[in-house]
Amino acid sequence: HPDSESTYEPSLESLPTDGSQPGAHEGVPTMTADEFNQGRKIFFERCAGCHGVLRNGATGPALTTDRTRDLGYEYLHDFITYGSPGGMPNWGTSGELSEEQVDIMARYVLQDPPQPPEWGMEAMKESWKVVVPVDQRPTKKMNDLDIENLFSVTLRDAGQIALIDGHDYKIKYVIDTGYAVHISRVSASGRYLLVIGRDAKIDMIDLWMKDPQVVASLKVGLEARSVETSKMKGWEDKYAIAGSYWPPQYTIMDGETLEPLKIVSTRGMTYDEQEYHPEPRVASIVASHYNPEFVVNVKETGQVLLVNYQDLDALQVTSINAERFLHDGGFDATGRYFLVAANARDRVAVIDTKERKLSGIVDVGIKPHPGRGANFIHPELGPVWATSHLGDDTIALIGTDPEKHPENAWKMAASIDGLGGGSLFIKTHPKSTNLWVDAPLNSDAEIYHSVGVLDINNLDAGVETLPIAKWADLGDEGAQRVVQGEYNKQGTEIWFSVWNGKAEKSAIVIVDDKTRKLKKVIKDDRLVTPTGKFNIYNTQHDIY
Ligand code: DHE
Repeated sequence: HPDSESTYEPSLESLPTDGSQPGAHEGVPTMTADEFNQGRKIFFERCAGCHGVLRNGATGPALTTDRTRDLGYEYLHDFITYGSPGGMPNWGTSGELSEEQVDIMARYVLQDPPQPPEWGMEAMKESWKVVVPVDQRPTKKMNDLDIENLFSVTLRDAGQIALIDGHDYKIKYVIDTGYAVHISRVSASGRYLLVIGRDAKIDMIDLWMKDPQVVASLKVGLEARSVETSKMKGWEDKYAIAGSYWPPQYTIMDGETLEPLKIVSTRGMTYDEQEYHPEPRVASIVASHYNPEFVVNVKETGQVLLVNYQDLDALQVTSINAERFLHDGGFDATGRYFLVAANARDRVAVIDTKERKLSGIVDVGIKPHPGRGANFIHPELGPVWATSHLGDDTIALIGTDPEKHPENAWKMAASIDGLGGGSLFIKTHPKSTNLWVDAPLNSDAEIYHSVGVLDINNLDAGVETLPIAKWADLGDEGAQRVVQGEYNKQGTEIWFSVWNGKAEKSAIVIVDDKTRKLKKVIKDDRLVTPTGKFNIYNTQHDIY
């Protein structure tokens, strides 16, 4: 994300190769080799997530040279400087890119995109490390941590996670992980914490050790976002899986050592037009509770793959046509249905993981972005799953009970006002009657400094706005975007990050769920760019 300048230098092999010759095209401004390298580094760090490495577009539009050369340097320069209400950040006016960098990027996207190298078994095996072999690990928990109420907190630009105690709010451990670390997931047993960085490095942390530490690591590609482990009864902790953005592929690994076992490319045809796509990236992945399968969401081709891990030598993959630009999503309250946002298509696809089929495609607001979404029982509509949106200020409620509430099942049963556009995450807890929504990418500081909260039993009463950044009391420095609520195990309090730049102070603000009052602010020099927070119990059991 735009907010923080990283000083971490990705290794050269993790960047696209310098394939194109700067300035080789008539009418296209030239670049020196040094400028071109700066451009590809900035593009990798800031732009590829939305526009794709090959610039074919996804959440953001295509930036292939047929388009960019039509738009021209001036237009591109202004767009990068000022952004757009459709979600393009204002890189120039926010100060996140300097005038010189904006100029470089406007020229960079006029050049042909360089193609990064592949990353197959040989490269993976070279990157693979077992730091503590399985037979040297403890056979029972060796520490007095309340593991289930720990929070794994992404320290994005430090390339670390912090393990914070959900009782005394103390940072117990800070552990080095991948570059621009992204999400944490927990193995079925709750013992292993898997963390993935944008550089596609997975770190597996053993929470049973006296001092939890990384016991194995593997790099599954050059760019990645998702990791998960097998959750089916009888297969607990057996396998892990990670999805890569580049190369577009997924990798199944041994669940205790991360040894790479099977790599499968996702390159192929789009589900609808059935045209070849060179870069179908793997977005969210969840593990089915009904079948020995992973649910793998392929962004650009719009297919949901049910990858059966029973026999890796005769891999069965069921490919379900869903919708293009699949991104993030979560289960309904029963754990049977998986709802995934097709964000650039303004839709949510619903997969029945028991019957192994598509249950529906739901039209929602503009660019849904649920995180894992929020499940609750609406007084009239029955069980619903909610998402907020990047592109508008609404919250969509989708009915999830085809048995007792068939009239609302897999339809947008209601659309209510949220906090504002630019929302990324929505959250509630089975024990709570609050529905929390953030808006960290809103352009109005009043809004991105706050969270909104609604009463599930009286949604018509509207949003109450809580000034989270003000409560953190960090002074005026930095953007202080408030992002991603996560509950403690008991469901009595919710934690929010106040996300600032790398050189600025950030904080975590904890709100009492019942009273909606400030409970605690965690400030610590080690809390560098905290973003996602993953309570071990809630993550292990898909509670949201
Ligand atoms: Fe994420 C989840 C991809 C930017 C914080 N993010 C996801 C998932 C995907 C994804 C595919 C679902 C994983 C899963 O469930 O298996 N994220 C992307 C991007 O492509 C994108 C838009 C751009 C990029 O360049 O990376 C992006 N994400 C961000 C951020 O800037 C955020 C806000 C801050 C950060 O730390 O990077 C961010 N993403 C998160 C979080 C989750 C997530 C906290 C998990 C939410 C959850 O509740 O599980």
